[in-house]
Amino acid sequence: MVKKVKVMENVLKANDMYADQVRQTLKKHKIKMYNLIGSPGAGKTSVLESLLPLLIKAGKNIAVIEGDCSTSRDADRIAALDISVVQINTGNGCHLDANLIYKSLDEFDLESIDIIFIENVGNLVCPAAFDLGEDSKIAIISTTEGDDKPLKYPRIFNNSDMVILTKTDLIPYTNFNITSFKKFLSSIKTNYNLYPISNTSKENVEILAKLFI
Ligand SMILES: Nc1nc2c(ncn2[C@@H]2O[C@H](COP(=O)(O)OP(=O)(O)OP(=O)(O)O)[C@@H](O)[C@H]2O)c(=O)[nH]1
Ligand SMILES: [Mg+2]
Repeated sequence: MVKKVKVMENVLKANDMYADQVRQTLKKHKIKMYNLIGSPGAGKTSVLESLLPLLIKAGKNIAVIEGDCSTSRDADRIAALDISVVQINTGNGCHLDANLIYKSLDEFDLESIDIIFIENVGNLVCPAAFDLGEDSKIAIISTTEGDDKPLKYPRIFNNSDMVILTKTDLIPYTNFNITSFKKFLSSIKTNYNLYPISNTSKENVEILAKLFI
């Protein structure tokens, strides 16, 4: 006889327990945490490189948790900005979980931090399902990925409090239609918050930074 094991249910239950512990720790130290989720190459690290210098200039103390299958390339980019950063390599894992985040918090001087940004593993699907104890999930999508992504990957757009659309400077060279994108987005979530930016020209980066200050 085959016993049915509710693997996914148990995994998510264990995850939620750690997510609650992360939340309690963040609350105790009055830290905000944002979980950036997007496809490989969408511009997650570039968004951090655009925003963080402005937030630091405004007096915010920042830390970053970098999720990646292998390498510390993104952590190196953040460390180059003189920001505390922890790299998590997931190997074949396609997302971060709350246990990993909870352990990473030990690496920071939490008393001195205002905001922690998590860059999740490049993936538009799996990270959307995991509560990391964050204040908000932020979806990052680039114009070169196509304007139909909200229809094809609804969960991440539904679960995110903010959508950052990167690579607006490349719109003239693609068939990305921002009117269609907004229409698809509103069919998934009526009260979406969309911020189109360019990490190259820095268009709208200051407006976006003000939301975290
Ligand atoms: N033209 C243009 N290029 C951008 C923009 N944002 C990022 N890029 C480029 O897109 C590529 C990927 O950017 P990353 O920031 O490394 O993307 P990522 O989402 O962190 O990638 P992974 O960590 O591998 O998932 C790099 O070559 C960036 O320079 C943008 O707004 N405009
Ligand atoms: Mg990256």
